[in-house]
Amino acid sequence: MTGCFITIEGGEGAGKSTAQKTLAELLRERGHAVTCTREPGGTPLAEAIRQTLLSVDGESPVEMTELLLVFAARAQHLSRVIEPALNRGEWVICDRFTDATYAYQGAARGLSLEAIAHLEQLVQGDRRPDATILLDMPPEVGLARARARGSLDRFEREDILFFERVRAGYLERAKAHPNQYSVIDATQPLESVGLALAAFIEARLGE
Ligand code: Z5A
Repeated sequence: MTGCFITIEGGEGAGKSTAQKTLAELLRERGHAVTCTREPGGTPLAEAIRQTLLSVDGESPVEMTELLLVFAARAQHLSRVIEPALNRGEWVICDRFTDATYAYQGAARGLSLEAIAHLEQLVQGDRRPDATILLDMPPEVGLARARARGSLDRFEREDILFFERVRAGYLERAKAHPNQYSVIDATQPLESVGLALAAFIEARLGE
């Protein structure tokens, strides 16, 4: 028995956590077991790595350290949370996964996409998301939401050009992997995003 691995991607404040809750409710209403998790994070050790990555205090990781920390957290998360849940036949809904690494460390920080692909294979073997929802919106909108929330983490302090590269990186991946990606316009009202998510679930369950 193996479950279904769904990832949710998008820029800052695009509504990923909100979409994760909506998807989980829709699936549970239909009698499916669901594990909701996130990256970086998802286990105590991976959450400690997340704190290091997001912290604005102390020594800032250089780009390569950031990349390796993201994959170190992912190795732990996959082995302790994601693979066991999939093996129990559950749906796993993960707020960000390796597509975020291609967008942030690849497209935005400028690290080699080939190096990322090597690490992806090393850490994940053949495991890839069954489907990815990309909540797409201009970065100004999401950043305004994040700034309204208060103190900014290390990523949120990057300039608008960084987030434009993140968005372009995601859209490029969506174009290159049309069978994996469903792109939803995240500037729509919450209710319309909810309807798009419901249509996504119906389509997945129909397969
Ligand atoms: N990162 C990386 O560099 N490499 C990697 O491989 C991975 C991650 C996996 C932490 O991610 C950082 O890690 C991330 C990239 C890096 N940094 N950045 N930027 P995160 O996912 O924790 O960070 P985030 O993007 O800042 O998440 P967030 O701020 O929690 O946003 P969200 O989950 O997308 O949004 P939300 O909490 O669901 O919604 C935000 C607010 O907007 C909230 O008040 C909602 O009620 C509201 N909202 C949501 N949808 C709507 C709509 N449609 N209309 C109006 N209002 C809405």
